[in-house]
Amino acid sequence: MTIAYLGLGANLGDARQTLKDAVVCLAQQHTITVLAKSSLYRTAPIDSSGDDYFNCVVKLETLLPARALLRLCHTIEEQFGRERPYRNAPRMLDLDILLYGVSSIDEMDLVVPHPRMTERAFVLVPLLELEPDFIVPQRGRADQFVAGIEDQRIEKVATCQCIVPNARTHAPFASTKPNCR
Ligand code: A4P
Ligand code: MG
Repeated sequence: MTIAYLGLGANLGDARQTLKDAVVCLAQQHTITVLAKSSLYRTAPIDSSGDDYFNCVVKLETLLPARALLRLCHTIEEQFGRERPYRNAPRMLDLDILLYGVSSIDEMDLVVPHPRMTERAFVLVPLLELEPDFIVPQRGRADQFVAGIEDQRIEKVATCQCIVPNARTHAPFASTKPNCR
């Protein structure tokens, strides 16, 4: 079993609903167990155009090799109507493999850790929400990159009233206030 992290993004159609549906779609795969999902975030397009994006990060456990996980990501993107007219084009759904265990992969169609993950608020902020002490293989602590992304607009989207455990302390209900995911 390998722990992997996927970055999900969308800015065409009902992007917010698409991300929720995509997480359900991932959870329905027999080859994947979704372990955690970050909040949804509304984010300004970075090196891209169009409407604001919705982004989140999913932590999963899988028996799939990295390349098979990439194929699955592409299949799910297609099911949600993904088209690729040009690089960084607005999209119905993007699924990127951010991390695959501690693997370092550098092939033409698969680079892991994702090469731009530490430069993007839409990845770093949800990842740090899930894993405040995360170490990116070969790059070190994820939180050291936060200073470099502070000018990128990102806001957490309140979607429900769940109370979640405090990720850093693992205390079961560290907050008594509703913590919207
Ligand atoms: N590929 C290589 N490595 C990976 C990987 N780790 N995970 C290849 C997924 N795919 C990987 O991907 C292009 C090629 O990258 C594929 O053939 C795949 O085999 P794509 O999904 O067709 O296109 P993409 O996602 O536009 O490319 P890329 O390079 O991942 O783009 P970025 O850098 O992730 O930027 N702004 C906001 N606010 N939110 C966003 O989600 N996304 C982008 C995409 C730009 N700006 C954004 C957002
Ligand atoms: Mg992609």
